Amino acid sequence: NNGIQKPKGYTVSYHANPEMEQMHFGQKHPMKPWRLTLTNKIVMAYGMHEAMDIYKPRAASSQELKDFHSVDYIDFLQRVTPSDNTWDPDSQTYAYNTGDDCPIFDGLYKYCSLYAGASLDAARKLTNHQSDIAINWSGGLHHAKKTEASGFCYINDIVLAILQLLLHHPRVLYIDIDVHHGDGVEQAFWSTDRVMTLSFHKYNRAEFFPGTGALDDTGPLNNASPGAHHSLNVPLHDGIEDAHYIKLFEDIVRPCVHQYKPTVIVLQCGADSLGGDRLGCFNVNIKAHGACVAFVKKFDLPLLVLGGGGYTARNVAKAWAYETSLCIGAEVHPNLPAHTPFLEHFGNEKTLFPKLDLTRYENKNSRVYLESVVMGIMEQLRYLQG
Ligand code: VJV
Ligand code: CA
Ligand code: ZN
Repeated sequence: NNGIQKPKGYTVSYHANPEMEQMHFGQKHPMKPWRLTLTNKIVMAYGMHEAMDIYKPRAASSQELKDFHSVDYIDFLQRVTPSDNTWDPDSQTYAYNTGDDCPIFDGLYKYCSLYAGASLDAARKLTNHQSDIAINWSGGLHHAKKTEASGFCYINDIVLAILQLLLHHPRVLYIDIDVHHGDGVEQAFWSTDRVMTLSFHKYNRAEFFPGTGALDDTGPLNNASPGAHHSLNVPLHDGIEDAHYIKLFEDIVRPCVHQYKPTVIVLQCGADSLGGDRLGCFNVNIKAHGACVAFVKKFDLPLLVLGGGGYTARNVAKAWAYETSLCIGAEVHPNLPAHTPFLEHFGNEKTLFPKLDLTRYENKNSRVYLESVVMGIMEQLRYLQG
């Protein structure tokens, strides 16, 4: 099995239900559940499954989904069919924000309940101590709101998983390295000090989705609210590169962990922050993206690892397979195993660390700007624990 061994002293669980990988958002839609098949094939080709507990989780029940979402919204998702897609502004599809970004496709409800079920299963493995690091690459859909779909996300599996963790943990740190702002998770826990949310993202209020996540959006302005200073945002410009991204991540995450003292960490690993992503605009390579995962792992806290965005599928699969190897602490050969299914799909770049296209976005993040962002975060952290 390529000599990949179970990690010593801790357990990693991998939660994947192949049933959802066949789903289609529709022709030309950037979200491709098929990237999960590609990820799993690489993980298996390396033999990483030998080093983890593999679970095929059941779908979440509608009752479980209603722990965060409104009853009427879940009933709607359960009931709609593609023929209900309409431009009528009085229709429910309009009310619940389904449309171009969040189309109604065949099997939509099944798809939603499977990725949510996987995140809940992963969170439960952490809370009952059967696992120390639990991975669900199909989850991480951070834009979904209580009563509406948003940005390719219908059910907020992250919020559901955090609610599960909160039954056993006093403080949850949520970290989001998707190129988009983790607005749905931030909003859900805006008023509480039991969850600290920290999102790194491209920020441009008028031009980049979802337009929220400014440096000074840190929680309720009323200092008497427990949530004050517990939502942290790291707004970035186009083109940030490896060394700066890693340093920024470490310089911010380290003091967050030391000041907030979480008892569990949830890491959303959206791979649209990679260079060459179809929707993203950063210049981060797979090794640097993975360095964030490795850094968080070093705190030795129970860790829930989730997927998220990622629209250049071959790169997404490599990043998530590499990050799986980091979670199990296995050294893997950079060349994809010769027996990897779909190997032809990777063209000339049959390695985990391809040369990404970093020519599309010039780096607009000056050193001075990045330093000011770190200062802004430090200022918020000074408010914690009096
Ligand atoms: O920018 C937007 C919203 C619009 C209205 C809808 N049109 C289609 C696009 C502009 C203002 N939406 C973003 C949503 C990004 C969601 C990211 C999700 C995640 O990675 O954070 C977590 C999973 C957006 N950017 C690009 C597109 N939508 C887009 C949607 C399409 C498309 C091409 C681009 C939908 C269908 C088709 N092409 C065929
Ligand atoms: Ca983010
Ligand atoms: Zn994204």
